[in-house]
Amino acid sequence: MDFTSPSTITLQSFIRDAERRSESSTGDLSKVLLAIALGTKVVSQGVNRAGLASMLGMTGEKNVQGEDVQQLDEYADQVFNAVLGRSGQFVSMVSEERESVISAARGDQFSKYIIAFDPLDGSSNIDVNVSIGTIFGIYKRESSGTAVSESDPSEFFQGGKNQIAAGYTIYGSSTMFVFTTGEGVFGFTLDPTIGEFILTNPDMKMPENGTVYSCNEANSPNWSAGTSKYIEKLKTSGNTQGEKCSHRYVGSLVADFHRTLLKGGIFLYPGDSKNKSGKLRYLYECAPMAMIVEQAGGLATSGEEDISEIVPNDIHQRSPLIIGSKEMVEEFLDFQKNS
Ligand code: AHM
Ligand code: MG
Repeated sequence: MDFTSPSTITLQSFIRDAERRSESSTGDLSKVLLAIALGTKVVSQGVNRAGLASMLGMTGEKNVQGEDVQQLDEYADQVFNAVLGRSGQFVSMVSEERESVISAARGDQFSKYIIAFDPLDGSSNIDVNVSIGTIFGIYKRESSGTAVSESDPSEFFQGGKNQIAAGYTIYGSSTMFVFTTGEGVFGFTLDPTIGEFILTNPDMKMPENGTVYSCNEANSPNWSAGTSKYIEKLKTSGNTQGEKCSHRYVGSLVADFHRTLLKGGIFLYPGDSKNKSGKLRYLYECAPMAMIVEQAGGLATSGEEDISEIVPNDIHQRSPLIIGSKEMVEEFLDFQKNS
């Protein structure tokens, strides 16, 4: 093995090169992406040191979804608010941790972008040292050029297909930043010795088929007939090629999605008889992952329509999510239709 020629393309140089290649680029989106990358470096350090710095455990508060807020959730939310606020590039932001839209500071009200964020996804895994992540989707304001005087959630009711960029960070055995601006998916690994994200996964494409399915099987008594029959088919007859399938479920969307993107497979958090819309949130969980998967050659559906086609009418709206390798998602849809 040759360990002497590592990639020297940093996230910063990659983003700046893309900016130079585009005649219409103003550099504003680069500022947003670099601010998010800075935030993820800070949060990555927080995640690594959480046990030592007494940052594990609950705050005692509940978030807008009625879930217990962990100290690290709150920390990550504050970090991203601070770095994005300083970038001067967003006019409003939605965070899983905040009930209402967060408005930009005075002076930034003419900015072009709105951002949806899950600052720290997979909260139930924080205390047990299992991979967690950050997810974001960026949109252009439909009413660009006018000032907003107060937060307006309707700016976010555009539909995932309008995202101009989306990405996630996984805080795993290494920290990776994966993003797309609609021209392919690129993965960068944080080199903690120099504090830089280095390009390690250029133009990521997901396999058209896979042998891993990922879902919370404890919900199976409430699944639709189509979902139950599809999972049973994977267990008994394998994937569309007849290859034997295995089940893997971390319970952090970012971790389960990252594996699915790299290895192929299918992730499902379907709607069921108890929770018609499943569990995951559209703006900052489903839509960003859908943009990434489509750019990588995979598919994302709610079971009824493409995730990217859904237009939400609530900033914390939930949606079923079935996402992954093209052939597997298509087969899932066949089972839905015919059951
Ligand atoms: P969170 O944003 O509060 O952490 O919840 C979202 C997480 C996802 O990361 C994961 O896919 C899902 O919840 C797991 O849910 P469950 O425990 O019901 O399987
Ligand atoms: Mg989440």
